[in-house]
Amino acid sequence: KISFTEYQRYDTIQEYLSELAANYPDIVSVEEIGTSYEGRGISMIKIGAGSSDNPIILVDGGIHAREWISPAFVTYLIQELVENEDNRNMIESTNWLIIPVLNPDGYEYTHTSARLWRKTRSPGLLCTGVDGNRNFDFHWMETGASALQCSDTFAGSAPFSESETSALRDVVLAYGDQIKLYLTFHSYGNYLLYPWGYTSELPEDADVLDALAVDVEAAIASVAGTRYTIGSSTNVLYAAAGGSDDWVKGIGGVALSYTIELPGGGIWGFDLPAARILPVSLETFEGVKIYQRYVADNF
Ligand code: 0X9
Ligand code: ZN
Repeated sequence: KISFTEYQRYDTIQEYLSELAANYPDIVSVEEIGTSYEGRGISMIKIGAGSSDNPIILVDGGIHAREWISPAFVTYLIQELVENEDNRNMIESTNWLIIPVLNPDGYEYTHTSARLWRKTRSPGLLCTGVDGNRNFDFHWMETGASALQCSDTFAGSAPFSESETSALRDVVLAYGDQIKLYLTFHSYGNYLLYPWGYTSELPEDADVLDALAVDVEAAIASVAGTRYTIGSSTNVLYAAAGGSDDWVKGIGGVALSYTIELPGGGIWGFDLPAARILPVSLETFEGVKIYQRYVADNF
């Protein structure tokens, strides 16, 4: 059991995953895909109630430490998939790999020391941390990323310098082309973003990416009227290379790759009141249903 009336700490989320693995051994397993700089386990929950050959949907949250609604929603998604019988079809027709907190050190640091921390916690000579979403090895450092250690968008000393980003890379490489959809949850601003983030040029299948996002957006909006902006990262937000979405599509070969910027709140945008976790999760889950149906029907 886990509650969505407060933002939960890393340990609580970890315990919840263990509890699910113990209570639902037929459909759930939990794996450590890596270790953060400070030694925390990076957990991935595998969920599936159908064939092991089913198409896979890969989901992560918490690349950026301060974007608390991201791990909160991703944990809610896990709960709905595992514990809500009504969603059984969503795990019978696709398999899920879900990493609720990809940057656990940063996430804990935002709870204990600095609410607005964004990066990992690996030390540098002058400053701490790398922006995980500038650290992927695809057009790395070409645009919208900083070579300065103290910048919030520091791309790292090299691509995949961080154990956290390497852990995600290794999952994608291990499961290969069985992964059909990648969703990475961030906040804030209500965007459904698809590649590319490194160029204003569109991928050749942009029409497919866009059409699916239009359906997802409509499903989210149908719940309480929340509207999202749809487009390529560069064209509707800003150019920024080295993001997980671009790498997963460009190198990982997962055609359907999206960054979802969940709604913001509070003074800085990142501190959406805890009372909003459930309403946001409810509407966002309706969007994820559309994604799941698309994958189940098309692969
Ligand atoms: O800048 C980012 O990493 C994301 N926005 S955030 O406010 N959550 O930091 C957007 C990433 C979009 N994707 C790429 N630029 N590849
Ligand atoms: Zn982010």
